[in-house]
Amino acid sequence: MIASRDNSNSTTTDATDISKPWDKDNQAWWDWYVSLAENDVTEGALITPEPLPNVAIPSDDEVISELAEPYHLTNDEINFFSTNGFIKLKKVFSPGAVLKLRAELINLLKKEFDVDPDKGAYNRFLSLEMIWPKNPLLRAYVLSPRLGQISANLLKVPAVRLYHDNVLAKQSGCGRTPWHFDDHHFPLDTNDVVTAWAPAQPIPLEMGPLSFAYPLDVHKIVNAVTFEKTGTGYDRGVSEVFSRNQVAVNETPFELGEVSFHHNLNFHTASRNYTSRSRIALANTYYKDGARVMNAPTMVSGDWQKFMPNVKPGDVAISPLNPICWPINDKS
Ligand SMILES: O=C(O)CCC(=O)C(=O)O
Repeated sequence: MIASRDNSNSTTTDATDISKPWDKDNQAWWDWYVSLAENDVTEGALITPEPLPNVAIPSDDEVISELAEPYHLTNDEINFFSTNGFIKLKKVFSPGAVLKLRAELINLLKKEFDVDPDKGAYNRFLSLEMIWPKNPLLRAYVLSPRLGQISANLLKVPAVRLYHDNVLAKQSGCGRTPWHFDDHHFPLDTNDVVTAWAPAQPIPLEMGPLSFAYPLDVHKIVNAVTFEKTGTGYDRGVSEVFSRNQVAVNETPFELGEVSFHHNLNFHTASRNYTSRSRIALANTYYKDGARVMNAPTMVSGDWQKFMPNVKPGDVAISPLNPICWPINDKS
């Protein structure tokens, strides 16, 4: 998320030194991370969103077969992703598969945090990761051949591995996600990395949909903005550079079943959740098979060793927790 991985374009001070590894858990990482976003002082009353549709919920086996089916991508869509570093695709999941996912994610969040993410305004950004190894239903969504195939096709690579799953619940009233790109979140020595961000309900504008600056190379114009470990200076700095340069931002609602895919150099953000419903998403990150872990991961890479046990800096990024998700017949 920083313009240069080691902030080496500026004199490093305690406020900008990110060289030490992250020493807390993933939830602490997100609590820290959203504290870096600039927010309006006035929060206002919460808006009640449309009720969720009443649709038939598929069985586990039906979800597995649905998500094993390929998704047809046009050349225009692949070219759009290459140019802009993101794409939003409709009907990646059926309405029933999305609502089944939501019910499962709410159960998992309730168990972990002892709160109903849909009751009350808790203003917190909750996160759970590495759920798939112990949850067969989540495995169907995370290791889904469909998401793997779309990711490989968008990156134009023959095979992709899973980096990690991430359940993200932006509770009612929770503020903005700061401007960032994911390059530093993932300590991978490649730019062939994509995150499939799959909402678990429709996301109207007032719920704070993930929003993307484009084209892809706008990351270059914020190179000079130095990341700061505390305060909102980096978020504000990126925002000011984008406004000054009239950078285009796609901030549009997500319909049920729509999934966005963003490249690790794409700058993105999300507004406050002004609704009374948690904005829940499953974000799975995939990377090109054969990529290595970079030599010096930073604190912004968070708890990465949990996602790649026993893989060391400089190693090829392969562990039993990083299976190939596409092509499906490659079990290595
Ligand atoms: O859900 C959000 O607001 C942020 C998610 C994000 O930045 C990501 O998945 O890369």
